Amino acid sequence: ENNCQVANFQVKQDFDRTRYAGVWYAVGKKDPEGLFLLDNVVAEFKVEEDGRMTATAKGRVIILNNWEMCAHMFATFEDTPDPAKFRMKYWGAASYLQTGNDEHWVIDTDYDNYAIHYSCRLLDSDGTCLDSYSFVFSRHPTGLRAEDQVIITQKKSDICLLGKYRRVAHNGFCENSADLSPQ
Ligand code: AZE
Repeated sequence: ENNCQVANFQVKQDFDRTRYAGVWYAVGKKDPEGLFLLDNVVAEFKVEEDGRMTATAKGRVIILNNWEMCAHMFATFEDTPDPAKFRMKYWGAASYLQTGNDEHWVIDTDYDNYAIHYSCRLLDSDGTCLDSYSFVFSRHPTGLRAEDQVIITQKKSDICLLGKYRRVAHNGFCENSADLSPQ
């Protein structure tokens, strides 16, 4: 039992960014406070020639007064002493999209089927998280295999977010928007 202390959350051991690279479809998400990616979320991770990890992501968002669009986002990752924990700097292809600097922790992945990510934006004084988001990723837009769902349910519980996720729909909303590098 980790008492929901973020510092005690276990991340993927011996995380291998090369095996993690490629396209991941978000199939589940736990939202943070404020604006966030709604659905049709697809991320593509890369390892650059200098070894650094980068990513692009797309997803449907609604900004300002009900303006629905496909957000095209970019990210660079700063390494930390733990190979599965990164700082992610991100920005949008368009200036009115969100920019930020979030934690990016790979809680678990088998590289070939599933991954679960976690980001705490605001730590409470007691060491628990006040504002977090998390994605469950699959290599397939159709979802996870039953055997992977069992693992993911356990991991959601380990990071104190069991019952807080929604399914992420994929209905092609972002497939015909400009610059589709992830797909
Ligand atoms: C993530 C992993 C791959 C790279 C990026 C990710 C997160 C992106 C956002 C985007 C928010 C955009 C908004 C626009 C109005 C975790 C999927 C960049 C959080 C809210």
